[in-house]
Parts: sequence; C-alpha cells; structure tokens
Amino acid sequence: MSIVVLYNCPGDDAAEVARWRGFLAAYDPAIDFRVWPDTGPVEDIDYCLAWKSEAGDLRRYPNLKAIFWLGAGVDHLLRDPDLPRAPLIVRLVDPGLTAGMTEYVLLHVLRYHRRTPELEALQREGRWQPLDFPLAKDRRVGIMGLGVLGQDAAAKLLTLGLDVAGWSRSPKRLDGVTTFEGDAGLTPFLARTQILVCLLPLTPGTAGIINARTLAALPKGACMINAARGGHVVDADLIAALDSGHIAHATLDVFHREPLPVEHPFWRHPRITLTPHVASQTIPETASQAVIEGLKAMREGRRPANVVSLEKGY
Ligand code: NDP
Ligand code: OXD
Repeated sequence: MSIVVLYNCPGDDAAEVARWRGFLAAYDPAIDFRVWPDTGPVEDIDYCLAWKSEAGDLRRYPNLKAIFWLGAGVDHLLRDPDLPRAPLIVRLVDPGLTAGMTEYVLLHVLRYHRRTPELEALQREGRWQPLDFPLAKDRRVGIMGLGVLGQDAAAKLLTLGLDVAGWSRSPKRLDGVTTFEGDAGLTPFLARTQILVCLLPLTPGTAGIINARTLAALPKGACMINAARGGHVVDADLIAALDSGHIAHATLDVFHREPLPVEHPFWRHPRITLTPHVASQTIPETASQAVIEGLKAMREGRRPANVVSLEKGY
C-alpha cells in the first residue's frame, strides 16, 4: 500500500528537499512525498519527517503514525504543548551524524590536550615558548552522556590512549571506560575530569547541569566542550568560572538562543571557542537510510528502533 510522507522542516532549501525526495523515491517510487506547508488534505498524511516544525503543527494530521525527527535531540519537539500523543516519535540515530560528532569531540579534546589555545595566545603575543603536555594516558577526559554519541566518542578517544570516563543515568559497562552514574556519581566523575565533554540530551533533569556547583567540582584548569544543547549551561556561571581562572577554556557549539545574539558576551570572551551549531549535521545520504529502516519497520508492523521515551524525555 502506498503511503503519504510529509517533509516538515521549515527553512530547508529546495536542494535539501530534493535530496530527501530522491532517497525516498529510490526506496519506494510510490511514496506520495509532500513538502510543508503544501500538505494537501491533512487526513492523508501517514508519516512526517520533521525538524524544528512549528509548535502545534503536528497535531493537524489525524492519521499520523510516526514522526521521524531528523535530529538526535528531541527537546525542541517535546517542548511543543500541542504535541500529539498517538504517533510514535523516532529520533535520528545515523552513522553520518555520529561520525560528525566524534570528529568534533576528537578535534577539540586534542586541541585541549595539546594546549593549543595557550599556544595560540603565545603566538598573538609573538612569544616563542614551548609548553609541556602529558602523555595521553595521563589526560583524563570525561563524557557526560554515554548514549549513541557519547559511546562512539569514548571509543575513538580510547584509541588515542586517553584516560576516558563517562557519566550516565543508568549503569554502563564499556571496555576501557571508567563509568559513573546517577546523582551520586556526578561529583566523583567531575573531580577526575580535566577535559569535560557534554553529550547529554536536554531534559528537565539535565537543564542547567553545567553551573557554578558542577564547574567548581572540576579540577582547577579544566576545559569544557558543550556539543549538546545550550540549555545545559548556566551562561553567567560559566563566564564567572572562566574569569576566575578555575576553568581554563570552553568550546561551545550550542546556545540558549540560536543564532547567538550579537551582544552575548560569549562572542568576545578570550577563553571561549564558539562554533554555530555545527558539531554534527544531518546529512540526507545517511540519515535517509535510518528513516527508511524506520518506515520499513512500521509498514511491516514492527516497532522501529530509536523510539523516544516521553517519560524519560529522550
Ligand atoms: P542518547 O539518548 O543516545 O544518549 C543520552 C545519554 O545521556 C545516555 O547515556 C543517558 O543515560 C544520558 N542521560 C540522560 N539523562 C541523564 C541524566 N539525568 N543524568 C545522567 N545521564 C543522563 O543521545 P545521543 O547520544 O544520540 O545524543 C545526545 C545529544 O547530543 C542529543 O540529545 C542532542 O541534544 C545533542 N546533539 C547535538 C548535535 C550538535 O550538532 N551540536 C548533533 C547531534 C546531537 P542512559 O544511558 O542511562 O539512558
Ligand atoms: C541534533 C542536532 O540534535 O543537530 O541532531 O542538534
């Protein structure tokens, strides 16, 4: 039976839409692929591919069976007070997205391990001053969030010989990784972490988790990388910790408001490296394969992988 799929990603350009259309047509040429806001009769829509869809829009489709969210983090979607409860929500888990994030984490962890921000500051001053760095085995990296992205980053960091720990909600056993869990595990995890990487989902339990108290629990001179969501960080607390020298440097890819307002102090802080939410990206070539696997499962009456738990919020 043919299906109707609505592509609902406001702001995507025509080339991006054409790539998605092409990949879905290659899977099943009979798919009726519609592009929001040209939905046609709303009762027709079986599945929605969505990213940053307008609040309230997704409840307009009474026969929607699943929402395929074209990103890993569903915080934007779950904030919609009118989100329909009936359709399954499937988040994006795809090798392209994972590889992009792991590249970002490796890039910035190595940058801190090899003290590159300090070398760059010396260059600006025209000073030739070699700096020591420890063996990788003596550099302690800590990843908040040991899910799909955290686990892949941890595995690749281990191949560089770094000392890797991770923190999650439920206990984990991962070869070579020192693991901590739950509220009780947070302080000991932070106490041993020289380079902190945040890869948590944004939920009521993780909002503001990088704050004065948790930053103070890191050793003096620690660096941090936030590639998850801006809502994890209390901005004023981070600036205070950087200004006091307790935190040496921060790399931030995500912000409370995006684009980051021009007047925000992060833009000009000498010890912040800022990137415009590009740690990883949804690339249709690989992401469409994940969506197609989900569509196949639904059409065959199976539960797709990576269904979001509304209870957990991720
Ligand atoms: P997963 O759902 O696979 O993993 C989430 C991890 O966080 C799990 O280990 C989970 O623990 C842990 N966690 C959740 N809540 C808590 C808590 N209260 N305390 C401790 N640990 C907790 O997510 P992904 O790895 O796929 O993605 C992580 C996030 O990365 C996304 O939600 C998104 O916000 C962000 N992201 C950012 C991108 C960017 O370009 N900047 C790109 C892609 C994603 P447990 O294992 O016990 O459930
Ligand atoms: C995501 C993102 O959640 O790109 O996938 O931020």
